[in-house]
Amino acid sequence: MNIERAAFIPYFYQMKEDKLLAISPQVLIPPQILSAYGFSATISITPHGTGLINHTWIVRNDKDTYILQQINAQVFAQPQLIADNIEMVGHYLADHYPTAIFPRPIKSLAGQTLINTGDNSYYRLFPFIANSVSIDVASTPRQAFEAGRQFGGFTRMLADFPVEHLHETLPHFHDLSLRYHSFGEALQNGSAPRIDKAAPIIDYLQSQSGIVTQYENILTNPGFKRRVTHHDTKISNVLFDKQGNGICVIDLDTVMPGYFISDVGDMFRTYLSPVTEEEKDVEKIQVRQEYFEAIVKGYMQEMKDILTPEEQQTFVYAGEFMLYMQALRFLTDYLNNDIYYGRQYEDHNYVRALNQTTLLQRFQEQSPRLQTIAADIAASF
Ligand code: GN1
Ligand code: MG
Repeated sequence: MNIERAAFIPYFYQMKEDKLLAISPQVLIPPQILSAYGFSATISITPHGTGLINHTWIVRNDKDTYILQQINAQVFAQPQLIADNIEMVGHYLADHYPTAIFPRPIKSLAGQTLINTGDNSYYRLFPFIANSVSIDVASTPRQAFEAGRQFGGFTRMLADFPVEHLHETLPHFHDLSLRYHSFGEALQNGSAPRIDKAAPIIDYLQSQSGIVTQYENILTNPGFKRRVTHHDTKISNVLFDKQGNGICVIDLDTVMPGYFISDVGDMFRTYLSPVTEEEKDVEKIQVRQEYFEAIVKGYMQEMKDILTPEEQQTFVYAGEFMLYMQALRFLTDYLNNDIYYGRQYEDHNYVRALNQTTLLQRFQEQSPRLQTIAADIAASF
């Protein structure tokens, strides 16, 4: 494919009245980005992944394969902080764990790891890890176990890294008190018809505000430590080899100081159900206990000597914490007319909020059993 043409293929589309319309502004790769990395002659560019925030492409030339990403600068106000964090973590791992695989950004011909095209667009290029496979939905407990090991291993390897040196790339990202506050503001100022439509979900989430209180207790409990936390532990952020073993974690944009409940909780949120947050049929939403067990085992295998006794008793709360936060975030965005997550159809964020609220309820129904499973695993190490 000719680069000039490839660079102008619009990437994001939405369905409207059965027609495909390009979302405006179209997401294009400026040719200057491709030349900054010395891409010439023939390359191919394919959209990649399902992330809601950044835009990602696979770029292939006759020699190699790369991942090119545009950072959403509306969300990440200071993309340079991400680049600095990745640099610090990359150096530390190279010094202390030289065999650990860690995809670091490739420098442009001018030596930059992040290119600003001047219009508040930022791009970076990563090597594509050879023979790696990524998946969008966990379909075996083994995949959940491997992911648990990878995210646990990441935090373990960085246990002695000075966590306070990391920048907060998204300040207050997993601050549940703030998310609850924003939800309250949306109830005051959001769309009245949408508030009406969502009344049952709103009532349920308000009735569960004890989850916020528990979070606030964690903040003042010395048994909970701030550690290097990934903050986006969906299964597509783990690379697997062809035999199904985890290779490494990717997408370090939200690596920041945080609590282990963020990483473990987001694994529960995204691997326990056989269907994703996009599923409209709530009957299909389930909590698969064997996946819960696999995540806890994988994570504990790496973190057993690092997690405090208090933390080891908090696995089940981690799931409630993340499910509650994501339900609040989707619902808040729905009430605010879809300004953050965007939408592909009218009630998209309502569907996502209902999905996550349903999964929270199913998780809570099973929590006594899950508590026993987690306690048995902790005792077995
Ligand atoms: C966003 O872009 P993506 O899909 O990796 C969001 C996460 C949410 C997720 C829900 C920076 O992640 O926090 O859990 O959507 N990331 C940001 O799908 O807001
Ligand atoms: Mg992400």
